[in-house]
Amino acid sequence: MIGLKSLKLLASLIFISIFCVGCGGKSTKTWEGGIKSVEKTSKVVFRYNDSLFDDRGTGRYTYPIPLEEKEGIFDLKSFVVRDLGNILEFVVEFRRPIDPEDINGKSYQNGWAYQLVDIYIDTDHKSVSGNTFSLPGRNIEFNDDEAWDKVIVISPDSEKLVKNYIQSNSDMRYLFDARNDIIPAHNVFSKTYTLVARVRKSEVGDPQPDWGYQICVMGFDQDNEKRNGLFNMEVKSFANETRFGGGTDYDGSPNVIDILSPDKKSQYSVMSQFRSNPYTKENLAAIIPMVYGKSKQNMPKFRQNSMVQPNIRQNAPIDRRYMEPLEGRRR
Ligand SMILES: [Ca+2]
Ligand SMILES: [Ca+2]
Repeated sequence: MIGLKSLKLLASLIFISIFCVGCGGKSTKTWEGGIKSVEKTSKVVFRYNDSLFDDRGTGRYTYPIPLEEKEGIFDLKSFVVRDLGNILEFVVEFRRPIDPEDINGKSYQNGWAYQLVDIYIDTDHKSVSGNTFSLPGRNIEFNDDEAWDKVIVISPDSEKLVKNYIQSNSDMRYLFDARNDIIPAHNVFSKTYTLVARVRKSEVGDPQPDWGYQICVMGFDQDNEKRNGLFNMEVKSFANETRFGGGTDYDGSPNVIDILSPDKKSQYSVMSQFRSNPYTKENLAAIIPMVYGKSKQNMPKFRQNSMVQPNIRQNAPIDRRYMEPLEGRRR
């Protein structure tokens, strides 16, 4: 009897082993492009995997001192746009888990502490259509033919604060004129590694395969409501408790830690293209390329031709937009 029992047990074990191996094999196949994965991603309208370990902005940025041990929390890993019918879902994934509260135990309305994210979308890819400036404090710009038509702001705190900022700074004409293009996301939440924002299609439009996207990952600073500051942490020469280091002490260096980029070098090249000096109006902001998708599952090609890479093309003429003062290019 005992022998038979053992035999049955052995048979069950063998069966379980085979079954599990079978499962493993199946899921691998699915991952490689089986029907299941197509079904799973059929609603994905855009996906881009960012390079890792490039949460250094221009390449020189360092984390605020208290966050040094949380290296990776600002490192964008992937960005996905999903079509959920009447809703568009934006999923921003990071290399390190999202902190629900800051190191002092402070928490915010939406359930995370450190990341502030802008999602710029070019919906028509036409020249002289849309906005080439960024939201205040980002210190970046966009190409004329890649001007954004909508920007979604994902903040740990209430979206109303962003709306209030725009309203109380209505004397900044460029911002006022773009107020309907700025969407502070209301329906946002965090998962272990991701921030998710859901926005009504009526606010953004029906996603098209040729839409372009760019992400700005920043540190969140609840107290930064300056004229050139919309809740972003600043980057200065030296990091301190609430600032990143590796930038400049005048306005001008991008206050952005990571963007969508095919590799570190491309990102560092474009983000280093700025001029920062005491007289703000002579500053030049770095021009950041959009990333365009063409079809559902294809990886979009990065627009290398819109990027200036001084390290490679030492003698190439500088793009004229780097030679003109910031104010003149706003519209
Ligand atoms: Ca990254
Ligand atoms: Ca990047």
